[in-house]
Amino acid sequence: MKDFEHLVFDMDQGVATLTFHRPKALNALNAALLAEFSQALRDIEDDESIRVLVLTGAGDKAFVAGADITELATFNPLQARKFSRLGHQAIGALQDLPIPVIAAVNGYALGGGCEIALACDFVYASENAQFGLPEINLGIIPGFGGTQRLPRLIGKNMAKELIFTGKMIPASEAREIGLVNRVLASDSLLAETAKTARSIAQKGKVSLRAAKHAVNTGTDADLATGCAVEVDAFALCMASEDAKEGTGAFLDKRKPSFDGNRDA
Ligand code: DAK
Repeated sequence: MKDFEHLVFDMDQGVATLTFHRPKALNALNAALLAEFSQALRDIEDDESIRVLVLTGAGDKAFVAGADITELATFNPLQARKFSRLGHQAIGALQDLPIPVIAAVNGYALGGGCEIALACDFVYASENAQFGLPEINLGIIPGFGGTQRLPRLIGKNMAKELIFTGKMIPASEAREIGLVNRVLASDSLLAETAKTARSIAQKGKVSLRAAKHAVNTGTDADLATGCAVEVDAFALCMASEDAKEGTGAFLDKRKPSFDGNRDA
């Protein structure tokens, strides 16, 4: 993993943690951070030892407070295009990462920051976290998939209310509408997220990848197509060492030890 200016990388027991690190600007996304984020995701995908990724923000105030408005305001159309492409590449790569990704939202997750959380597999949040898509207040709309991922997750009308008003909602409300899985005290957010991440890291790479692929592909398709994706993903699992190990361990009455090849 390369050294980054705006990201901190950490690895423990198969769980990688990537921390957005521009604390003076509440970890806002500028072009340099987005480019580093894309690179980091490529490095993580290439590293077979990483089983789960956790994303969080530096400091106790923000996960990511959105696009860097200071930089955004200076963009000419070509720079805006480049920024847009960088963002879409990064968020697409995040959603398609073959390992599970958990967002540990430790404060403001606004605009692009909320959209990053939406592209993760699920979200844990601290009690002081705030979520929102405030782009409407800047005369723009969400540009990193928020108009698409938010309604798919919480429903069309709830999403429209958040997008049209640009209001922020606290973690407790985000939990009620299904944007957040768990709300935790600020000082236990990372430890609890790591606990879940480590438990997932013990599972088989092939089956995790297959499950993520089936859920993500299937929820964007009709039921019959989704079930067809599941059929193939299931067949892929059965060709893996992990399936032999998992079923064998059950029959032998022992704990399975999964270390199968992710690309099997
Ligand atoms: N950008 C730049 N700096 C930011 C920032 C941001 N998004 N958010 C906060 N900061 C900076 C503040 O300017 C301040 O800097 P100094 O004045 O100390 O130098 C410092 O962080 C601390 O912030 P505050 O003093 O404002 O802290 P408060 O606790 O009073 O308020 C806040 C926290 C999060 C409520 C407030 O900072 C805030 O409203 N921030 C802006 C939130 C926001 O509107 N975010 C942008 C959403 S729009 C695109 C695709 C996607 C996007 C754009 C284009 N394309 C496809 C082209 C995405 C757009 C967005 O994300």
